[in-house]
Amino acid sequence: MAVLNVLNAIWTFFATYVLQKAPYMVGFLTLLGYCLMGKKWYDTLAGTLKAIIGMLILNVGSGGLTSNFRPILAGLKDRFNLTACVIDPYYGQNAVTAGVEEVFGKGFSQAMTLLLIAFIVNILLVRFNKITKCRTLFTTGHVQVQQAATAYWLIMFALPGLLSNNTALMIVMAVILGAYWAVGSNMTVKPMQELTEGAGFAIAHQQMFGIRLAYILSDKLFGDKGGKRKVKKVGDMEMPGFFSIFNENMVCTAILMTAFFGVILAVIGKPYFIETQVLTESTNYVWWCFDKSLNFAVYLAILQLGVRTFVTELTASFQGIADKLLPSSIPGVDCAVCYGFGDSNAVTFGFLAGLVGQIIAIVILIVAGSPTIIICGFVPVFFDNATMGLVANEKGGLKACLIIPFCSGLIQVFGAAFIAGWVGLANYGGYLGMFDWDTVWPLFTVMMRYLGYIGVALVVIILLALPQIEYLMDPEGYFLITEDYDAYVEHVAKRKK
Ligand code: ASC
Repeated sequence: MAVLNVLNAIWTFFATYVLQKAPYMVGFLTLLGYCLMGKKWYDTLAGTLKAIIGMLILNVGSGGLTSNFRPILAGLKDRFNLTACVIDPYYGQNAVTAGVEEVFGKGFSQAMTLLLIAFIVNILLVRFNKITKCRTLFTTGHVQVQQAATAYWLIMFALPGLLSNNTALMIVMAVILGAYWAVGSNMTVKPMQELTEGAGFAIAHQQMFGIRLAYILSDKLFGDKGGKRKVKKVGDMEMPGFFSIFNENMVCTAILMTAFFGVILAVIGKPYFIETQVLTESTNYVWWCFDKSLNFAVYLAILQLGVRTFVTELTASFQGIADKLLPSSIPGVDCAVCYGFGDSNAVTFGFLAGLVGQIIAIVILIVAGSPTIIICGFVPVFFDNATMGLVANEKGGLKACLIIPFCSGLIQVFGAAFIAGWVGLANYGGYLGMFDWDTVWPLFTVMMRYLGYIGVALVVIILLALPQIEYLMDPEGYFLITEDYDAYVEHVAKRKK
């Protein structure tokens, strides 16, 4: 009994402080990887600390962006007296916590059990990747919490018959969510390895289908057609005279943000911020707007520093895990990690194009009298569209970097309005609202709601088939891309001939 208690205490500690906290999860994996590689203890210590600190720095950057700019977008909601659903992962999580007992008679803590089982499903799918073809382990704990909460709600809504059978409910949920984690992050392997020239990570976040879609569409619609067309990337634009200052990432971000947030802040107006005690009467509003906008560039720079600090440690040590425990695998990490690669201005362009798309879509909802009104959340507008913009720019250049996130902005709002209204989360004020959760998850929910168990089976079959299809398209290169990127590049060059 005593042994069990100790084990339980260790597990609870691990689940609370490591598994759900990305920096420590990344640190744990780095430690494990280096130990498996038999590195000297002091190298292992240094590497682990760098991984944790780098990820903590990244969190300062992404947290700063979110906490500084979320109130501005939320201000639009209060200013115009809209009763609406904010699409933001944290509002979404709150909405689930607030409503799940009332609507389904179930507590929130079960969502955490779901997280743990789904994570085990992810590990098993990667462990047996000779069969499953899944190459990526999800390591972003805070995102897993948000997704487990939302999936918990969506699946209970879709399959009310399962509410009385807890075990069956948990199994169905864990298989679907675990498969989504393994398959979704696996789909980002190719876009990320190409973007980073083999840095050795995939994305484990909330727009993984979106990333692959952006990759495919930017190539098909805006790509170089096998060298026949010249693609102008964001970084290739040599701008004349005054415009050349836009080539510098920090300057570009600062100017664009001042213009955009200037408009939004002008619309909201100073009185709102005085009322909400963000400002006092004596603050100079224009200067405050300017300061806020410059801080955007600051947080982006911090974020990129964090990436540089931890990425090499994590990916180098993961080799130990890949050799000994999970063959041919790479870690799936936060989407912000890729902002240290490619054309950094594509991040800003993607975000702004997505914001324009979202605002237009919201106006359409209001004008059309939609029963559910959506309010932009900063996290989906920025992190989804910046990531897709970066990926799109790599294949399709500037045009792709603007058009694809713009369309994504429209889809995010319409998708969220549909699903959050339908399943009742809008009544609790928030929905996860990230790209995959406005597209594939609503689709899964519809399939399961109307087809019952057949729908569940179809969802699982579709998910598990995706890596198989990708594998069949290039059996030789499929594992090579994670095992040895240089050899993979040669392999692709040979195939082209
Ligand atoms: C999310 C979420 C965040 C951000 C962050 C981006 O989905 O919950 O806090 O994106 O992970 O770096």
